[in-house]
Amino acid sequence: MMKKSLFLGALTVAGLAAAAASAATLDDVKARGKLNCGVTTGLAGFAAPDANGVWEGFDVAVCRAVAAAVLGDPMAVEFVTTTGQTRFTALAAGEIDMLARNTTWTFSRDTDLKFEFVGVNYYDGQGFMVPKGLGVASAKDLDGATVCIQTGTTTELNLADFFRTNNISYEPVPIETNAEAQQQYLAGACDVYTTDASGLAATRATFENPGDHIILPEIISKEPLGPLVRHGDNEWGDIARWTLNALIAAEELGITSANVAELSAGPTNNPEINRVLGTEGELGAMIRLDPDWAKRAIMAGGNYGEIFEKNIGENTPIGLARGLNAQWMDGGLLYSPPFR
Ligand SMILES: N[C@@H](CCC(=O)N[C@@H](CS)C(=O)NCC(=O)O)C(=O)O
Repeated sequence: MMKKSLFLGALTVAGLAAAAASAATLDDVKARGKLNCGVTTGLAGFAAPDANGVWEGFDVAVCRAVAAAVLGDPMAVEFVTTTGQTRFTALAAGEIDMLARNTTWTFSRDTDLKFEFVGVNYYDGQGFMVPKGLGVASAKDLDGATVCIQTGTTTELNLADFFRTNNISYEPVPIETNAEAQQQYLAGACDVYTTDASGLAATRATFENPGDHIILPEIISKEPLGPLVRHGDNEWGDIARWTLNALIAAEELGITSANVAELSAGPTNNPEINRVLGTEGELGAMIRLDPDWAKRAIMAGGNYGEIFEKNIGENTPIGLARGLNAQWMDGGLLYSPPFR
């Protein structure tokens, strides 16, 4: 008897441990009524609180779309700020349900840190910014420069690779956040600031005199930035992945924040639009959501193109062109798998 209950006890503990490791994040989020979404400490256009303290931006929009899909409310998000150093422990420890923070999809983050990148929301690469007055035209002219660099990032590693390959040297000035980098760089504590090119554009846009600084022509790495979740909860990963895909597919299919209500009023003559919007098929049920999940995600901030234009596009101070982030039929890399 004793033996039996001990045995059962051990099983229960093992069962609990397994449940924690592959916890049903969807159920946790529903029970909590809020999505805990990890973001940066602040990067204009990508994730930053507005004048009223409401978070907005290109990465924030992914969190809001997932909250809309899962909870029916794009505002049901608790934004948890993370630095380059703290983001992965926050996700691994369950402090956040997902991370949407200009984070590069790499081999070791996937396999060794055991995360699941659910897609790419911005194809980027690492660049360099210098004051115009420095008179430098190429990153190869940076021998001996002091470089502001965020710790815990791919940026750090690429920088070392680039200088080594070109047989030149640099002195790193390690910093923790983008705000600190900006402050140090403007104070002249470093000659150069290096990070993802999108981050450079976002940072420069907030300068008093952006024109006094140039972004050098070299892009020294591939930085596919995307949202990620923990390994081991495929159901939750699927929800995050297909919410991002719904935003991308919506742009391809011409579903916008302006017409989504009308297009979802009843089946249209485009079956894929109908499947995305839940007026045909059972896609929502396959990810344990209701038929309107993608409609709500699109209503949260528009399709991928609308989110891009509003937050970081050419008509914003950040001024980024679509480039690689154009749809595949426009010569870019954005390509949602089929909704079927
Ligand atoms: N993509 C790189 C770099 C990410 C990164 O930390 N970028 C900086 C500069 S764009 C940032 O987001 N800073 C915001 C913050 O300090 O919270 C990585 O995943 O390691």
